[in-house]
Formats: sequence, C-alpha cells, structure tokens
Amino acid sequence: GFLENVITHPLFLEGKCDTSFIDNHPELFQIRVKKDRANKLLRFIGHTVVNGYPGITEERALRFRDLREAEAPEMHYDTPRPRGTRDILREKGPEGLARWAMKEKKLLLTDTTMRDAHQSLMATRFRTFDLDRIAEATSVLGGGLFSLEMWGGATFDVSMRFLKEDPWERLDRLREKIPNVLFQMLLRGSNAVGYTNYPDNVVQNFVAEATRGGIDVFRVFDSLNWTKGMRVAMDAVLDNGAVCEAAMCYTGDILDLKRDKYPLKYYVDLAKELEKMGAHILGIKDMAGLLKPFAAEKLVKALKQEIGIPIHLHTHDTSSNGGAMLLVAAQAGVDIVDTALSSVSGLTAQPNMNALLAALEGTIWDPKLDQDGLQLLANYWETVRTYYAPFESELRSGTAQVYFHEIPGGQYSNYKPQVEGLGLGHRWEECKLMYRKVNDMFGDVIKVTPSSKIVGDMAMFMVQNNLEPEDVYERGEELTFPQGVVDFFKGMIGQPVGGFPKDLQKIILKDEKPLTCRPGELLEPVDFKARKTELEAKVDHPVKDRDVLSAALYPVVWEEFDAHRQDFGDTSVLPTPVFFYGLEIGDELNIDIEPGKTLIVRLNAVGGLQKDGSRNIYFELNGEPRQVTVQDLS
Ligand code: 3PY
Ligand code: ZN
Repeated sequence: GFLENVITHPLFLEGKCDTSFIDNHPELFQIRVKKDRANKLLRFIGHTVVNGYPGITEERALRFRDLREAEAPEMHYDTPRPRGTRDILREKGPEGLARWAMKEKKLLLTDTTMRDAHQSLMATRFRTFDLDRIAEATSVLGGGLFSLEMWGGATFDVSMRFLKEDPWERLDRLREKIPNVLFQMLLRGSNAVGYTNYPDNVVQNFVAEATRGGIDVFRVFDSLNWTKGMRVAMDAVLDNGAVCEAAMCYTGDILDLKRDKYPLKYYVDLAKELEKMGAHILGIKDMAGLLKPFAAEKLVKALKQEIGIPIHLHTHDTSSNGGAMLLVAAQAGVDIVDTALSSVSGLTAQPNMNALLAALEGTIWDPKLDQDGLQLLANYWETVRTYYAPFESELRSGTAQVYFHEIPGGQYSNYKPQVEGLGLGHRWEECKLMYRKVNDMFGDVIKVTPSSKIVGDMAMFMVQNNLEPEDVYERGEELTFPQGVVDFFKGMIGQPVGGFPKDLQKIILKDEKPLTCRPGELLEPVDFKARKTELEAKVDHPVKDRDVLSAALYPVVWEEFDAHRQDFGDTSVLPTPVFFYGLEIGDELNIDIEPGKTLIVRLNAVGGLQKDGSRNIYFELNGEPRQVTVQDLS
C-alpha cells in the first residue's frame, strides 16, 4: 500500500528525501514485528492447548499439569567467573591442556548433565530454556569441572526434530554465559551427529562451525571402532586447533576369557593407534556400562603403561556398578571421568557426581570441587526433571541384565518407546533378548550409535515377524530386511572388527556387492554455496550457513523445523511446562521474548469446534484481548 509506495520510491531509495524521522525512530519498525511474533507464539500455545504435544497423551498431560508451578531457583551471578579449564586451554593449547590433566593428581570430572544424562534418561528432551537458566550458576558453581558435555550425540537431531529449536543457538547461548569451563561434544566420526556416513566436507565444515561456535573438546568415536572412519573427523578437529579426544568403544568383558573377541590387547593396540593418529586425550567410551570395576582396574593400569596421553573414562550406570567402577578406575590412575549431577544421574545415565565427590573427599584423588554449589545445581535439575516425566524410560533400578543384552544407555530410553511404537510393548523382554541374539548373529559387534540402532532395528524386525536366528538363515532369501540393516552389511557405516559374517552378509545383501573402502570416499562433496541458493529458493527466505549445515545433516528434519519457526516463531522462549502441556483456562504467564521484553499472556477461553475443524482461542496479551484460530487435529 502507501508504505510500500514510499519505501520503493526512487528518491527514497537513493536517500534523497529526509528520512531522519524514520532513521531516528527504529521503534516504527518494531511494532509490527513484535505484534507478529506475539501472535505466532499465541498460535503455538493455542495449538498445544488444543492438540497437545506429540507423544504426550492427554492423561499424561493432566498428570503433569500441576508441575507448571514448580519454579526453578533463580540464579544470577554477575561475579567474575572462576578461572577454569578453558582458561588453561587458552594459555597452553591442546597439548598443554593434556599435559596439565596428566599431571594433576586429583581426579578431574566432566559433567554430562546437559547432554548424555538426559539423552540416556529421557530421550534427549532437555530444552535450551532450562539449560540456559542454569548456565550462569553452572559457570560459577561448576567452575572447577574439567568440562561440560553439553552438545553433540543426539542433541543436534532432537533439538530440531522434537524441541523445534536450533542446536546452534543453544551452543551460542550457553557459551555466552559459560566462558570459563571447557565445552565438550560427542562426534560420531564420519556420522557426525547423525546416523549415516556423510561426505567428508560435511564432517569438516561441521567441525569448523562447531569450533567457531565454542566447542573446545571433541570426543570422536566410530561405531565399529574402525579407525579409518575416525580419520577425517580427527583431522578436522586437529586442523581447527581444538582438543581431540579419540574414544575407543568398550564392549564385551576383558575379564571373561571365553569371550575373547575384544581382549585387553585389543584395547591397548587400539589406544596406541589413536594416540599415533594425533589424539590429545584417549577416551574410553563404555556406552553400555559393561566395564566392570576390576576390568576397569586392569584396563586403566595397562593403558597408563602403554600410552602417554590422559585417559578420560565415560560410562553408564545401568548395572548400578558405575560408581564403584569409577572409584577403582581412579585408584588405577584414570585422569578424567564422566559423571552427572545427582538428580539426573544413575540408571542408564552417568554415575552420581555428588556422591563420588563425597566418596573421594580427603583422598589423594579428591577433585576438590564446590560440593555445596554442585548440590544447588542438582536441586535445580531435580525440579526441572519433573517437566520431562513423560519421556522417562521407567527403568526403576539398576539391572545386571545389561551385561547380557548390552544395550547402550543412550539407546535404552529410546529403544523402549520404539518397541512400544511398533505395538510390541508386551514383548519388551523378548526385544531385549533378541538384541543380544542379533549381536551374536552379526558376529559380536561394537554397539553404539549408529551400529546399535541397526542391531535394535533388526531385533524389532525379528520379534515383529516372529523370526528366530535360524529362520533368518533358512528363509532369509525371501525376507525384506530393514534398509539400515542392508546398508550396514553393505559396509555403509564401515567395517566391523573381524569383518562381516559372510553367510549372513550374502543372505541380507542377496546379489548386491559390499564395499570395503571408506564410504566417505564414494560420497560426492556437498556444494554448500549451491545448497544455500537452493534452500533459500525452497523456503523463500534467507538462511544462514549454519542452516545449510543443519540441512546437509538432516534435510527433512531441518525443513520441518524451519517451517515451525516460520509458523510459530522462536518457541524456545516458552517455559517447558507450557511448551509441552499448554495452559489451562485462567493461567497467566510471563514470556521473556528477549532481554527486557516480556509478554504477559493469559488464556481466557477455548472456543467450540467450528465447521472447518478449527477453534478460536481467546487470550489476553499484555492486558489486551487477542484471539487466534487453530486447527483441531483430533
Ligand atoms: C551417541 O552417539 O549419541 C551416544 O551417546 C552413543 O553412546
Ligand atoms: Zn554415553
């Protein structure tokens, strides 16, 4: 209309008219944007009020309704941050940091609360909102930690797919508030933060961008311990001047002489190879919690003799032997261990940090951290955890069964809903046992994302179709296997230790020829510039380089996430209970959409179902009535 005529007028565009009124009053532009943004958020809340959040049933939402009142303690620290490990990295560089870690007598601790703990307990659902609110306090009270594992693994995918928030923004927001402690991420080698091999330049660009975003330590692993699959990622980390923690995945049992595919020597040789490849730190990634206390003693002692870099031990407490294992490992000389704040520790997550601190107090391994402060952080998460109750795995106690089924902690809380999703909930026990049978059929493989997913998918496929291993060998020719399983036997995620079982490979691949080279060698590099142009044309708005990366990793997920942002704006500003459970009639809520800008929202009424399947939702926004219309999907 009129405004458009003005702003497209040649004199206006050339700046030949007096626009100082506009220039000096930027608020002229803000009003519309703000109004639009508020409306989008109201539409999202309305949508959640009417349709709920995917995966949370109405009964469950009702059960958790009261939790909305649970307020997390307000923490605000303007005090300067204590000098932390990130300051050491800045001064000494990655090698210097590693030497420092080796020399420290005290046990160094990583806190996994912001990544693996919630990945393993509640399907990776912690939102940036809750992480952000405790970030400053974590920087101060957790200032003596070795690192915070807060990114990577499944967080990248889940934040876009389910939480509708940008993983890169999470990184930015936490980094701004936590400048002093090392940020650590989990990187799945050639699979980056996905479930499939990516072209080399995707992995390289991802590592470069993550480093720019503030990741200091990359824990790189390969899901088959295939070092060829780690090379590109490790080199990218080294080239970017970040800390390269190369991890070997632990499976089997080095104490069990009958189970001899992965004996002590296997791990020692692998560790030496990773050190030679340039690792600054050796990670032991005990993703299922199979490393028993006295096996840890044997392993750590042997490694300490054979390698000259610090050892960082990661485990899951599924058996409930995790705490004991870490104590024995500390005695054996491990340098750094992963733990989680007490309220989100144990079970399929990491062992309890606060308890470990108490146990080590006064010993030569005493990490000498702020125990009272870390208790406050744990208290915060105790409250916040309740918001995520619908995603809990419902495992109520440690279980020694993990030594049998070997399901990784990070997979456990996902595998169960997947099994239920296929209508196999009543056959859960069978699905766990089948997981082990599939492992044995596959030749006793390392099971960690993505190889663990393939084993899980095959196990569900077999239970669903009432197949036992002998049926697969006998009738395999006529079966159509899950695509992931076929790709695995094709070599698309690399080569397992000792190769594939040839007979099964033939049954599954039928006439297809398997690869023996690195899959990344065959994948065309992504032309990021062209991708950007294509994406912008497709979504019809400018996108950032980070978006292009996200889309290269998760094309469909990114587009759906982007569509959500276009429809509803940035919903990461909503408190978690509102995001998941909506509002009740009469509820009032403050939403800080940016520093200093707060919307006060009240839900007044939900209108009846209209002919076109929509409902009007009546809000009050900053005291003014506001109405939005949403589709009722029921
Ligand atoms: C992941 O790859 O996300 C894992 O946590 C594997 O243990
Ligand atoms: Zn883990």
